[in-house]
Amino acid sequence: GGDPTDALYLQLKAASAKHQGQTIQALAAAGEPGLSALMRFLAEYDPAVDGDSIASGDIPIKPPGSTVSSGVGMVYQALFSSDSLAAKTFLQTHFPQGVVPLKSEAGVDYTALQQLLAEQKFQAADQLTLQKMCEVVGIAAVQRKWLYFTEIDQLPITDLQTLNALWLVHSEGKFGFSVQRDIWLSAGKNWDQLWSKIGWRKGNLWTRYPQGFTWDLSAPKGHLPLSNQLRGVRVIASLLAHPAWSKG
Ligand code: UYC
Repeated sequence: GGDPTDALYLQLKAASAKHQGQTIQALAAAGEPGLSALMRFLAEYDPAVDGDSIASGDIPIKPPGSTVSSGVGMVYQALFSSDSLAAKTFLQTHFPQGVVPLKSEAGVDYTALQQLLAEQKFQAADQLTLQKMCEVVGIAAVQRKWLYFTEIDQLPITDLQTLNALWLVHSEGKFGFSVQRDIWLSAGKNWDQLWSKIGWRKGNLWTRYPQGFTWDLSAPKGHLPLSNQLRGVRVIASLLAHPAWSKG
């Protein structure tokens, strides 16, 4: 048809995984027709429906146990950060809680975390992530403000997958436990290699909390969320070995 949105929309759907990010940025900068194409793309995505029906060219990074991909996340972020009233109204109407279903077996509310991540407030989101994990485990952990490694196995798969999907989707696939796990596995489970790859240590120097860390998307892959190593590696070891990452 003559609608310029049609051509832009088809261009987005046809874009290969490699070029989809650029296409999304270009559409976000192309005024109302570009934004309309992005809204149409997102409208076809319904968290209740299988993610494979979104688009053949969709970025194929899907969090474990989730149907949402970082392509969908990038479109959501482009609309969320635009100045357009139409885009804001669209998100408020169709995706008031974002694109990741906020499932919790523990009855924990992840709305505030979704909001912080949508706003790309990664430092506050990092703190809230630890707090939510403590909430899942129980009142003793909430008061202690950190987790024993023995408590990690009490975290339900559903809750960890929700937390991970939120980080992945709002970071163009850069952040999340499953990203850290992939790097850890590719490093042959060598902790020193993991620390240096994700920017937690340079040579013999630990990155200082909080000012040494990079709280934006210029950070290395897997940089966030943080796990304090003050009490040893057993917490992150249990976390990266959790069944959440091997079960769909
Ligand atoms: N901190 O250095 N960390 C804290 C990290 C270490 C330390 C919190 C990460 C090394 C102290 C978070 C790294 C170390 C506190 C992180 C890191 C150390 C603290 C806040 C790189 C000294 C004060 C949440 C591996 C050599 C609080 C929390 C306390 C806090 C994260 C010191 C998220 C990824 C070994 C003294 N550090 N931490 O857990 O517990 O308190 O006393 O990892």
